[in-house]
Amino acid sequence: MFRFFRKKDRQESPQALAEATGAPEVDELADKPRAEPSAGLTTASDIIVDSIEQPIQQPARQSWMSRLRQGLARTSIGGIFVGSKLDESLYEELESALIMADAGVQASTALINSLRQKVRKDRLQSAAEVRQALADVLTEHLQPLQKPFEVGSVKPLVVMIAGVNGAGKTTSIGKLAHALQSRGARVLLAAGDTFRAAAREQLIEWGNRNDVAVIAQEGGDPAAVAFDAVSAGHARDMDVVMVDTAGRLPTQLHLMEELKKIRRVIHKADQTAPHEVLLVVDGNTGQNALAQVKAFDDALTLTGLIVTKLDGTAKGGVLAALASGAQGCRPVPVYWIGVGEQLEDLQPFVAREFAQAMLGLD
Ligand SMILES: Nc1nc2c(ncn2[C@@H]2O[C@H](COP(=O)(O)OP(=O)(O)OP(=O)(O)O)[C@@H](O)[C@H]2O)c(=O)[nH]1
Ligand SMILES: [Mg+2]
Repeated sequence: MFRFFRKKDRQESPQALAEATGAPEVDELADKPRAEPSAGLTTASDIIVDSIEQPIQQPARQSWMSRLRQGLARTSIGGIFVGSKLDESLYEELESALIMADAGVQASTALINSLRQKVRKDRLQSAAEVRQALADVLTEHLQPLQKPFEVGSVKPLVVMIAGVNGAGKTTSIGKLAHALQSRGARVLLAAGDTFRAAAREQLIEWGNRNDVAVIAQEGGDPAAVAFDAVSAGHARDMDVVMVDTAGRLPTQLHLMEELKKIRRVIHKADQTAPHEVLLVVDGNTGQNALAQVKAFDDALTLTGLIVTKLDGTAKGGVLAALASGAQGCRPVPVYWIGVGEQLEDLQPFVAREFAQAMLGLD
């Protein structure tokens, strides 16, 4: 379920870019009270964008599902069932395939044990039945990662986005802004990647094309940009403020410190923020994704993940490893998954769909 009311008066500010220049230095800003919302604008009660857990329209959905299935077909777990007999070697093959699909030993063993129990209990006979049973077991296993992305309970919802270089942060922000905006939410973006000039341009250009305001600053401190964006989000009565950040490796300790500072400064601009701290993970990263989740979670206390590029060579099993808390990772919810470069290619994570796709089932 998601409920959207109001699509009226979406007046994105064309002067955003002009206003965007010259965000003050953080230290100067740190103790200032945040900007008051302007009078005469809509109030929080005018918009209820409750939660997003449901897919978009049917036709787009079908093509999206088929892309997810094609992407995850590389796990070749589905193929194992073709012409197979239900015997010990089937379980062994399935366990190896799960491990090869990045699910890790711990989750793979647990899944196969649950499958054996289910086969016995339900007296399943055929390979086709076992295939569906594995999809059920996998769905149950992944369920704790499924959580709707809530918008509308606070205003503006401040979302900070982090991740390693090239994971898909900026693209995902664009897609997410598009999804939220098309449902009536007023969205403001912060070009917090002040490290690469091209990154700022990428977000600004995207904002221009889609009529979404972008707060940017030439060079300077990303935390100052974030502060400015959160203040502007309040002043302009925005529903969502999304803060992009530069890519970094968890081993680059000074850059991880910079991220923590951005988080602290966002909190100074709005004592309730950030409301969401999302890590964008490239689905092709395999088991290394777990190390990324752990490191960014330790630094920032993540509230959710976006897993991208599942249309590529990704095998998807890493979500099973994440759900089982492997390598000391907290099972952080997966809000969204990306299966392509188009705007509609970011969709809510639904455990059942993901499990079916991993097993090549409809
Ligand atoms: N196939 C595919 N490509 C994607 C997906 N998400 C992002 N990309 C591509 O990945 C590349 C990097 O995306 P960016 O959004 O620039 O990544 P980033 O994390 O912002 O990169 P940095 O800012 O350099 O750290 C771009 O070519 C995107 O089009 C996806 O779900 N599927
Ligand atoms: Mg980027």
